[in-house]
Amino acid sequence: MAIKTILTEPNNILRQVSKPVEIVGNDEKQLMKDMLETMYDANGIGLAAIQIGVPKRIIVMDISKDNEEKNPMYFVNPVIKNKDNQRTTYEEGCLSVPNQFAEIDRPSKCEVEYLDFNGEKKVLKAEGLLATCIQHEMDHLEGILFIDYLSKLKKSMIIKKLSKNKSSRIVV
Ligand code: GNR
Ligand code: NI
Repeated sequence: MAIKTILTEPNNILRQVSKPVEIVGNDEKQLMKDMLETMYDANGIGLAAIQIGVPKRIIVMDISKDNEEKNPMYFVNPVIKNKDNQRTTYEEGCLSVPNQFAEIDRPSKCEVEYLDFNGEKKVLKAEGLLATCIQHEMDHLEGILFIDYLSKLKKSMIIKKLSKNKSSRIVV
């Protein structure tokens, strides 16, 4: 296993649309393990492959609490089948948008069809943080970041801040 570098905004790679996986083979399994290790190391609850520069439709998540047993989840080629009409606001952050947080409104519940770590087809009904996180990760597969939902002004302020931090190599 290996900890990979997480790409941060502004970076055009994060805007790529990820490609479907044809077979969940050894490369994909190794990638999922590396993603999980990278995510745990960064104290995140989810990670999409594109965040470490790999444009494949693969997501890992673990929303278990610190005092709970780990519960890694793997999603390959996830598709949202059903979205709730009801919406929930959650304060989101993103490992690719370090130290920035904003309230984002999304469908409260969703149903996701995907392949698991072993390439088996699964369906998951998600609500609460799980639903929010899956939708956040699935946005990454389309090259979308949570800051895209903010006003132009808020978004540009965040990008400006991140660019400054990058060029001076200071991580605030
Ligand atoms: O670690 C993360 N926390 C989080 C909090 C609220 C909503 C979404 C997330 S996902 C984020 C990790 C990440 O950037 N995944 O792409
Ligand atoms: Ni993210």
